Amino acid sequence: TLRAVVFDVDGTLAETEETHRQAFNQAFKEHGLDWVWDRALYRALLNVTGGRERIAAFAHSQGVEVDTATLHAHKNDIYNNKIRSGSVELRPGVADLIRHCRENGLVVAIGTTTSRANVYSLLEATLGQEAGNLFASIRAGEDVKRKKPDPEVYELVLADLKLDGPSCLCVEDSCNGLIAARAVGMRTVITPSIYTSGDDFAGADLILRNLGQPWSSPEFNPYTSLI
Ligand code: XBP
Ligand code: MG
Repeated sequence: TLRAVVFDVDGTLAETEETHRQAFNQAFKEHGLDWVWDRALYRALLNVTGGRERIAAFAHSQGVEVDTATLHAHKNDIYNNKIRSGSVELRPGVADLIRHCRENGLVVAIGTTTSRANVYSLLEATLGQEAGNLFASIRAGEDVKRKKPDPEVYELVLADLKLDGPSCLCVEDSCNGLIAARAVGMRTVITPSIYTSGDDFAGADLILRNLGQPWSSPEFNPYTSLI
């Protein structure tokens, strides 16, 4: 039986990747770099998960040496200011699903490669000051040695929840996330985001445009199709 729903953050809870992209570009500019990550390039760069790793990979591809840690910290300051200003909303159905889970005795949790501060600023800006308390486990980029597609972050979430993979449903938006979730045996719902639409989600249990449709439609409910 299903005991928990585990959410990815970027692209799944909200279309935050566009805000990350803008924050990266602003940080590059403020550090005197002439790098501009347009949308097509950013889609490709998302194959490298983790903002610091993404900067490092790009710098390497350009043959340029940069202070990756400083650049990334600055990017996250810009990002968090944007999020705290209320510029991003949750994707359709996300808030309803979290509420539905909690009302029905299902635990909710988060497993993400993004930085912990980014998770809390998004939760607080969209679900309120105490939103972090809704989740039984929140594991983020700082908690792991290897980011998705490595399953480490989801292994930590399952250990926190004291649950095995098959008793959890994971909501993801990317192939790297899907691989990580499947590696720990979770069932998976994919809601492709603007940066992952059209990707190949082979192995996913269910692919939905977003979480809004099934929850507003009594005849189609992800639980009944997955349990
Ligand atoms: C997607 C990511 C993140 C963000 C940037 O993470 O790859 O790295 O692009 O966040 P998710 P940081 O698992 O939430 O979809 O700069 O904080 O790393
Ligand atoms: Mg994601």
